[in-house]
Order: sequence, then C-alpha cells, then structure tokens
Amino acid sequence: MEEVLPRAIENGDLKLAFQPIVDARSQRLHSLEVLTRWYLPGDDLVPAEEIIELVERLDLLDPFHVWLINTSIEQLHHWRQSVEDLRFSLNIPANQSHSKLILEEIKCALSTYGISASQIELEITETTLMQRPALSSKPLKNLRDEGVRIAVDDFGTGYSSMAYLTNLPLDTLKIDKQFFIEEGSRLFNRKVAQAMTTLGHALGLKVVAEGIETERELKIAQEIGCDYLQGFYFAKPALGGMSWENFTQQFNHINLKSGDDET
Ligand code: G
Ligand code: MN
Repeated sequence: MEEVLPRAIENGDLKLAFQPIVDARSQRLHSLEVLTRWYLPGDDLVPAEEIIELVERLDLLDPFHVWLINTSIEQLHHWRQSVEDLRFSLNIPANQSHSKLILEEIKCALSTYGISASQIELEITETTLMQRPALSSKPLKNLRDEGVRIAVDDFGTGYSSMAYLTNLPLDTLKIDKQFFIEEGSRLFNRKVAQAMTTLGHALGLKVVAEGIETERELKIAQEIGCDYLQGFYFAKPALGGMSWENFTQQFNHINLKSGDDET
C-alpha cells in the first residue's frame, strides 16, 4: 500500500463519498460531508483512518489535500447545477503548517468554478485542534476571513481547553457519534450530549449531532436542541460521480426541497 498510495492519488484511484447533514427541524438537506474512499483491486476498502495515517507517514499531506480540495469542488460545481446553495464539509486539518497551501488551493478552486467560500466548511478533529491550539488561531482566522467556515469534529473525544474553545475562530461543533448511538448507558450520554449542545450554543456555535441511526436517536437529538443531524438514519456515505437525482435516491427521511434554513 505504501508504494501504491502516491500513484493512487495521481491516478484517481481514491474516490470521494458524501454523507448528508440535515437541518434538525425541517429535515432539509443542509450540507454534505466529504469522505475519502480507497478501493484496492478486488474491491477491498481501506479504512479512512488508515488512508490518513499513511498519507501522514509518507509525507503526502500536500498532494492529498490538493487532490481532495479540487475533486470536491469540481463535484460541488456539477451538483450545484441541481442545488444552487449546496454546501460541502471537508475533513482537513487546516490549523497546521500547510494551512497556507490549503487556503490558496481552496481560493483557486472556488474562483475557477465561481463558488462562494461560504459553501465550504472545514472539519478539524478536537484532538488535532487541541494539539497546538495557540498556533491554530491564525490559520483559522485567515480561512474565516475568506468566508470558509470551521467545525470542530468528533467533539467529546479529545481534551478541549475551554479557554481555547472560547477564543478560536469557530462556527460549528460536531458532537461525536458515540454520544448518540444508543447502547447501554443511554441516559448518561443523553445528559452529556445535552450539556455539550448547551456549551456549543453558549459559544455561539451551530451544533451537529453525528451518528443518528434510528428514529429514537433523531427524536433525542431534536429534543436536546441540536441544529443539524447526520447519520445512517438519513444516509450512509455514498460515492459521487453520478447525477444529483441518482445520488439523492439513496437518501431517507430528507426533505429535498431547496433549503432556506439560514446560516
Ligand atoms: O470522524 P468523522 O465524524 O468525520 O467520521 C465520519 C465517519 O462516521 C464516516 O466514516 C462514516 O461512515 C461514519 N458514520 C457516519 N454516520 C454514522 C452512523 O450513523 N453510525 C456509525 N456507526 N457511523 C457513522
Ligand atoms: Mn468529519
């Protein structure tokens, strides 16, 4: 795999999958999270965490992110002909040293297709964000000055400093799926998810509940007051490269009338 990854990026063997994020009240489509998929010959799927781990180890972060940004924005351009205000969320740790390249690449791809920066959100895991929080602020501010939104991903799994969380330029808090997937300690997780939602709102952020798989979990996340919902209840991540009409046939319980749900 180590030998083939650089070529996989060049040859387009990496694919993008997209999973909807839905407005909690209207159940309208809010945006799509973009996820990387790599199928080896024989159709074996390399787990996403392994791709990222390999990309980092082989020092391929730059070419990988250039590929990810350009391929995503090209897909956004195609689907935008069906949904004008479509938004994408990209998993890119743009608080780190290569943030300048990321910003330039995003600006360039957006201008090629005439897409607004406000249609792009970058998701950065809580763990990555808090590794060197003092250094995160400037690159994130540069991105936000361009209009790109910033989300904290997998919130609740890392070690957030409340002081930094208050000061970093952020828009969205994505509460990790483990707090919504119902198993055993449901009551405890519900209270914790509620507290995290309150915290997110106190910080002026939009709150996304990840891992919504059932109608009960949907109800809980709505009662708690999450703004947006994501999970298998609505759709699993699915490959792009097809018409919007065919792609959205894989959605469940999503209101596809064009959205006016703010931001
Ligand atoms: O770390 P991040 O939140 O970006 O993770 C997204 C991953 O979560 C994807 O790989 C996706 O397949 C997975 N995922 C999305 N929705 C659900 C869900 O409802 N249940 C479970 N178990 N996993 C989910
Ligand atoms: Mn994510």
